[in-house]
Amino acid sequence: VDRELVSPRGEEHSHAPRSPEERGMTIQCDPYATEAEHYGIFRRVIAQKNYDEVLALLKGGDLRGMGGAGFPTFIKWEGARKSPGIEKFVVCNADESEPGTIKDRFILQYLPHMVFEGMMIAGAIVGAQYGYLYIRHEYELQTEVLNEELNRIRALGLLGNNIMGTGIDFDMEVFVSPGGYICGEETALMEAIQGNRSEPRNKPPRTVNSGVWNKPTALNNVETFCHAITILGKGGQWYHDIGQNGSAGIKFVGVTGNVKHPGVFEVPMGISYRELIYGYAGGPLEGREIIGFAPSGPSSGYLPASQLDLALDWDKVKAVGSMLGSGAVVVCDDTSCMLDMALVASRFYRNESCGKCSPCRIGTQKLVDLIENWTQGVNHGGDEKLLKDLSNVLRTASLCGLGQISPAPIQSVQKHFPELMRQHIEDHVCTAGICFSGSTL
Ligand code: L3W
Ligand code: SF4
Repeated sequence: VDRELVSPRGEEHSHAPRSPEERGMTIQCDPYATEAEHYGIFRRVIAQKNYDEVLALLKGGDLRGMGGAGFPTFIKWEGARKSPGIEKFVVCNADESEPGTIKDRFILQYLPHMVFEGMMIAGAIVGAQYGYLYIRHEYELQTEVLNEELNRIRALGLLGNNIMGTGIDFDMEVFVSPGGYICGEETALMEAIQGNRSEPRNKPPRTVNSGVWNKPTALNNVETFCHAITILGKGGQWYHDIGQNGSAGIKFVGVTGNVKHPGVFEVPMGISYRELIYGYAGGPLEGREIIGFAPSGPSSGYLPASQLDLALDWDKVKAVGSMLGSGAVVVCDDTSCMLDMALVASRFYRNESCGKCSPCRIGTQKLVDLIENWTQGVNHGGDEKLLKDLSNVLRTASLCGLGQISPAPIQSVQKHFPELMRQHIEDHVCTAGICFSGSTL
């Protein structure tokens, strides 16, 4: 089993994911055949200043936010462009921290030119003078790669004042995140850049109107900037048509957990999770059976194996109450206990809560208490009602996505694995042999 790509934390994050060549992978999204051609799209765009055309192409290609929310990119860039103000910014969110998310590290390592070029084009369109590529601090090797690439862009004369005599001024830096899941939430991220404690802000105002340094800001995920270059280089039609079964586009997906070949794969949108897990990631280990999977880490909740034929598609995954998210597919076989998975996720949210608002600070601990009890077969009268009420409070009263999404794992287990819940609570049995052993507490 190739576990090289899947270490969830620590030193291994500094390692390079294996190169596309080593993995026998042909990258489809890169429009450039040679290094000498890099940044050709940026040169063309700033020479022609055909910004409306560029936005129309992104709209036609249906480019969406690849960090998880799937918000249309052209609306964001158009919003920042129209927002009044002379000083504006571009930010790339490379603080990849959703458990199971490993795709951005791969893109940063092997396609840094596409990420930076996407930022530079966004800068030209919105009228920004400065860009930050905000990267998680464990990605030391990728930080080096990015700084080298920045030097290369500067040597090409594509950063600084009056770039190519067009009157455009734009520069960028790589900003290393202070660390922590919440530092990747877009408003907390901007607070960190400003040197403040990294806590989320109230929204609105929206980032496109009041972002970093309270100036209009176009802030997108690594893969979104990368795919903007794909669309502009290969065309909206190419991007649209590469999708399958009625879905548009391509996606970098990380498959981790109980599969033979975990790793990052570039796949057409619209293929099924079965095709992804069995076809690309080799399926379950010998003699094991898949019982469930998360389409996008704990934030998406867990789906049962009966949903494996679901298509990787923003709307189709949303229709079953989950989300395509950042494409962090976590696979669980019959050695996993889904209730224990929910407990691990709830502890993660509890630990990573910044504590700014009470519903999340207190609610995530209550959630942990409740699930810990269930894994031990303890169910006080009214616990289900308590979970429902607590989940409503967390979803409606939490300031940011962390608190809002924190009930998703346990609610998905309640919904899709009722027999497993019953076995724990009524029979005091965990078929995976994980709970009741004392090892989970
Ligand atoms: C202009 C409007 N802009 C919304 C912008 C907003 C943000 C983006 C999405 O989500 C998701 C979450 C996690 N005019 C706008 C507008 N925007 N309305 O669009 O906004 P929003 O509020 O839906 O969500 P968010 O908090 O930015 C993030 C999910 O991602 N997630 C977490 C992933 C973590 C990683 C990682 O570690 N790399 O990706 C997991 O799937 O649950 O749904 O830019 O400003 N009217
Ligand atoms: Fe902080 Fe949680 Fe409130 Fe978000 S919801 S601001 S993480 S306490």
